[in-house]
Amino acid sequence: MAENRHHVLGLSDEKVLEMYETMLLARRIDERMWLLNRAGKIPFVISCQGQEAAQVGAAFALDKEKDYVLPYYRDMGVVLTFGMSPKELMLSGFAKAEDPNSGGRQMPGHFGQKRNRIVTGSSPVTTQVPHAVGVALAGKMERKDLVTFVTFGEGSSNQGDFHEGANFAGVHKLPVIFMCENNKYAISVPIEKQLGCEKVSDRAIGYGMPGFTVDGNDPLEVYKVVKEAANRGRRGEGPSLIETVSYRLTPHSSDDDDRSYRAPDEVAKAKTKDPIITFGAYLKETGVLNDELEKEINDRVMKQVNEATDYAENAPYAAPEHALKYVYGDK
Ligand SMILES: Cc1ncc(C[n+]2csc(CCOP(=O)(O)OP(=O)(O)O)c2C)c(N)n1
Ligand SMILES: [Mg+2]
Repeated sequence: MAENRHHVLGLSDEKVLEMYETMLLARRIDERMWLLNRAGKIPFVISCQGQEAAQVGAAFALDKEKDYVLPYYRDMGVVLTFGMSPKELMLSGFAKAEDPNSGGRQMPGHFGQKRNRIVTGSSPVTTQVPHAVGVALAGKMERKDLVTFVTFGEGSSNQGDFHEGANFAGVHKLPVIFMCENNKYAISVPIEKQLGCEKVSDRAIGYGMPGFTVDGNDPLEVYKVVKEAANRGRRGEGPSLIETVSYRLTPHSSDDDDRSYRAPDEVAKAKTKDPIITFGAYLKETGVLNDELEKEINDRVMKQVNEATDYAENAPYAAPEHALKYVYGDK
C-alpha cells in the first residue's frame, strides 16, 4: 500500500487531525461572526473562509517558539495556530477592552499579540511586508535562529511595499517567507485585471529568490513548501515567495455585496473545493478520521465558539478615556 501523503511529510495522524481541527475552528468562529454581524451585535467581519488550509498548513510548518508571523486580516488560521484563542478573537469582534490585539480600538483582523510572536499590522494593505523584512534583518544582525512569515493578498502583491520588501530581502538574503494568499479577487477586481504576469510567483526571479505556486486548498502541499522555505531561511539561503491559490468563499467583508461583480455559479463551483470538505475527505480516505471522531471534533469546536461568544458579549468595553491612551505622550 502506498504511504499516506502526510506520513511522507513526517506528519503523524495526530498532527493532521490537529490541523483539521484548527481549520474547522477558524471556519466556525468566522461563521459565528457573520451571524453576530447580521444580528447587529458586532460591527464588521473580514473572513478567512476558503483560505484556512493555506493558513493552517503554513503555520504548522513554522516554529512557534522562534519564528515571527506578520499576518494579514484574513489569517485567523495563522493566529489560532500561533496561540491566539477563540475567546481573544471574539473579544476583538465585539471590540471589548480585553481584546489582546488592540483593546477593542482596531477593526477585527488587525492581529497583534506579543506573547505569541504575532506582529501587529496596520490598515494600509502590504505595510506588513517591509516590517517582516525588518524583523528578519534584525534577527540576522543579532544572529538569531528565526524566520519571519508574512502574508498578503494577490491584489496587495501589486503594492510598492511588496516589491521594495522582496528586493531588500533578496539582496541581503534575509530569512523571510513571503506568502501570497491568492483568492482570485481584490474586493471586486478579478485576478485577470490585477497582474501583468501569469502568476504572483513569477515575480520571485526578479528579486533573486525561488517562487512556488501551490494549491491553497491543500494544507499538506502548503505545509511542505513552507517547511522547505523555512529550512532554506534558517540555513542562510535567503527568502522565498510562495503563492497559495484558493478562492474567497464569502464577500470581501460584511460591508460588501459580491453579487454585483461575480456570478453565484462561480462561488458554488468553488465551494466544491472547500478545503474543510476536501481535507476532511482525505482524512477519511486514509482512515485517520471517521464519522464519530468528526462529530467529536465538531462538538469540541462548537463548545469553544459558544463559550467565546458568551464571554466576549458579556465582557466590558474600555473606559471612554482609554481612547486617549497611546495617542499622545503621557508627560
Ligand atoms: C494601501 C491600501 N489601499 C487600499 C485599501 C483598501 N483595501 C482593503 S482590502 C483591499 C483588497 C485587497 O485585495 P487582496 O490583496 O487580494 O486581499 P484579499 O482581500 O483578496 O484577501 C483593498 C483595496 C487599503 N486597505 N490599503
Ligand atoms: Mg485577493
